[in-house]
This record gives sequence, structure tokens and C-alpha cells, in this order.
Amino acid sequence: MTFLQFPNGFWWGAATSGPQSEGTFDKKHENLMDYWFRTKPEDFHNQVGPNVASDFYHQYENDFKLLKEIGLNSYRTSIQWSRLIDDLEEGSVNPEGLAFYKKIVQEAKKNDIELVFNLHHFDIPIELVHKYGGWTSKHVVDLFAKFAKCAFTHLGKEVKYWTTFNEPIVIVEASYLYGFHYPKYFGHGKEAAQVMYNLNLASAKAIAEYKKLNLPGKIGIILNLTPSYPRSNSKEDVYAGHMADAMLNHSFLEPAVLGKFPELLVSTLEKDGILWQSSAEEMEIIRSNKVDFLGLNYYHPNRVKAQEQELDLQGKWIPNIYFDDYKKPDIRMNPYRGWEIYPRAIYDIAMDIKNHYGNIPWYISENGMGVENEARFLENGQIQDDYRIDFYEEHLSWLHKAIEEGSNCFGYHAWTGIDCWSWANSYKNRYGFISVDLETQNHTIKKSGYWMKKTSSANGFESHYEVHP
Ligand code: BGP
Repeated sequence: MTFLQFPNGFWWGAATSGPQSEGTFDKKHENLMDYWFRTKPEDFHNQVGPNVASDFYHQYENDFKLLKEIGLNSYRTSIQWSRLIDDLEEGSVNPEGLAFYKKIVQEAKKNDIELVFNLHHFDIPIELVHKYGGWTSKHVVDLFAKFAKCAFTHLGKEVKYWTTFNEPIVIVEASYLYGFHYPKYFGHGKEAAQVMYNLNLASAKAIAEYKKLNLPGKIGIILNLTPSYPRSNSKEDVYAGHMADAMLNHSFLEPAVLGKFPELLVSTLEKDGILWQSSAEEMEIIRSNKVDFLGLNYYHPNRVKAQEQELDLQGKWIPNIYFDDYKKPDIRMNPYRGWEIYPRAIYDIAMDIKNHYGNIPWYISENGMGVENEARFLENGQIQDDYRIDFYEEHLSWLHKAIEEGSNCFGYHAWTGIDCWSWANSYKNRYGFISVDLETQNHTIKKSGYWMKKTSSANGFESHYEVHP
């Protein structure tokens, strides 16, 4: 056993989002998830929607007390565009939404918890999808910048950490390429490429608004990285890995940190006739509005091999024409979520950021393990989630190794603090340090919550994991 000490001031925290925790408190504008659930409830596990979620809107005082009790010193949630804004075209404020988010700011402060406010977590107001085609539209990009400005103007003096988007690549994949979020398009390559570009532009425009206001904080973006591990060292497999990284990881990482798009991505989309429409002026906005820091979500690696078959896509386009999933034998899986567990990738990500992205300050903004039917682990009123503690300790051991080797990582946020609603999976898999009883809405600390308390107060933990890169 070795005690792993983390740097002074290290963030021990957790993340959630507005749509997954709050419950619908204002119906002025529906967001994409509200609409999707209202029109197709059968798409959601047990037909549970986001309307109550974990009732953060009513329970935030008690929730912050619980988060404090488990030792968190930082917490990310998101401001919902559909709740903060009154007139979407003008970006004017909705007083009811603002009053709620102000209460969140106060409560975090009262509990000495550093708040990170994110501006978009898959929750575009649905009318912008139906009226303008959502993120395919540059008008929507400008409306997002107005929303961002409104949030910064009203809350930017007190909140020191902001992020523009959570996992923007998921919007591209889920709504336009693989069809698992509304409007569930499959293979809409041209729109997907435009959405990829527009989201990068929207992030840069929001950063520009932030800078104009001369606020005392920092602004970043939250990206989910799924590093590619090719099946072999063959030229074809390695190329498949480069392609997967260019499309799924570097497409947001490079513009955010380096202010430009990866050449491999641009040349491939151009060759395939689906490159986005851009202007020199917009590219300059992207170039001159890079992030101050990164939040990186890590859940699982991407095992790839060369694409050996000709895909019969009938005019559709998906990036998998350049790579294929590799079913690696003997991997560890989280069977509930169907994701591979591979903690070493955290170290690889950290080294990649150090070596190729100027060692920019960053933190793990999500990492976690969703487990189905956790009530079976209930003993004397407490969920005994030892598997979650093991999961965190193993990932943190690799992160610690990377920090020892000079990675500029300043924190670790688990997904999630309090069990929350998930896109389509609803409450199937639970991730929290704190459980939610959906019938009573009682929120109760799990065993892992007490583990977090001990870890954050010691700023480290005794690890029995040997990590050798
Ligand atoms: C991330 C999202 C979160 C959260 C998490 C867990 O991709 O940013 O919002 O949902 O994944 O995944 P899931 O809820 O699909 O199990």
C-alpha cells in the first residue's frame, strides 16, 4: 500500500447537469430532452422523463449540505438555456431562471464549494431545432453567444469557472451520425460536419463574450476523450486509430486549445464532399478565442481496427468508413453500461495533453461507473458500493502517476454527486455518491460518499494499485 498525495488545492468534486438534476421548473421553453420525452416517452427506460429528475430545483439546499458532508470542494452543474433566457432571439433574461441560478451560486458559496457553471449539456431549446435546424444554423450559434453573454453578465462576477459545452462531439454523433438522440438522424454526414464546425464556433464566440466583460475567472470546455487503441501496429490499423482520433477527439480538442482544425479531418471531409461552410472571419474568431483550461471526461477507450469491409451506406456517411470497432478479447467490462473499464487511459490522456497541447491546465471533469439495480447492495440503510470505490481508486492511481510525471491536472470530478437522470437510460444505471429514492425523493449518502470525504480531507488515499506505464 502506498499513500498517494495529490497537489495542494486539488479539486475533489463531482459533476451533474441542469436537465439531469433539476426537474422542469419553468415551461417557457422546452429543451430537446423535454420535447423528446413528451413526444416519445417509450424511448426512455421505464418511461421516466426529466420532469422531476432528482428534484434539485427544490432540494438544492439539502443537496449542497450533503455534497459538503461528503467533502466535495468543487461542483459542476449547467445553466439551462431554456430556463435562463426569456426571449431567445434577444437573449434577454428570464427572472425566474436567474433567481434559481443565483440561489445555486449562494448555496455553493455558503458551503465553500467552488462552482463550475457549464452552458450547454445536450439541451438546446427545441424551437431552435424546429425553426432553424438547431446546430446546423449559424444564427443559432449567434443566439448561443447571446445566452452566454447573459449568463456571464448576471453571474460572472461571483462564479470563477465557466465552460461553454459539455461533450459537443456527442451532439454530432447522437443526433446526426448514429441516431440515438432526437432527431435521431443516421448518416447525415454533411449536417454532422456543419454541426461540428458550428459548435466549435459557438464555443469561441462565447469565449469572446466572456473576455469582453473582463471578468475575474477562467473559461474552458468539457470534452469527452475516448483515446483510440489500434488492434496492431500494422499501417492499416494505426491509420484507423488516427482517423478515429481526428474525427472523435481532435475535432474539438485542437480548435479549443490550438485554435485550428486537424488537417486530417479537414482533408478527409473535403475529399468526401461534406466539408463545412466557413469564413476567414470565423476562423479568426476560433483562432483568437482559445480556452484557459480543459475539463476532460473519461469513461472508456476506443478499440479500433482497419475497416475491412465496404459499408453499404446508400448515400449516407459515417466516419466508420475509415475505422471499425475491434472486439478485443479479455477486456474488463462494466456490463450495465456496456463500456470497457481501462483505467490506464487516464494516464495516456494526461501525457498526450502534456506533450501535444502545451500542458494546458486541465481536470478530470467526469469519470464514473453506472450500476443497475443498486438497491440490492443496501445494508442498514446504506448502499455498499465498494465496486465504485475500487473504480475510483484505480483510475486515480493512474492519474496520480501522470501528475508525478508533470501533468498539469488540477482536479478530479466524479460522475456524479447525486444519482441523476440520464438521456434515454433515465434512472437505470446509478452513478452517485448519494442515492436517490425515486418514490420518496430521499437523498442518502452511499459508502463511496464517505470514501470521498476521507480522500478529500487527506488530499489522497492509500492505494493498493501498482501502476507501471
Ligand atoms: C456523459 C455525459 C453525462 C452522463 C454520463 C454517463 O457522457 O456528459 O451527462 O450522462 O456520460 O452516461 P450515461 O448517463 O449515458 O450512462
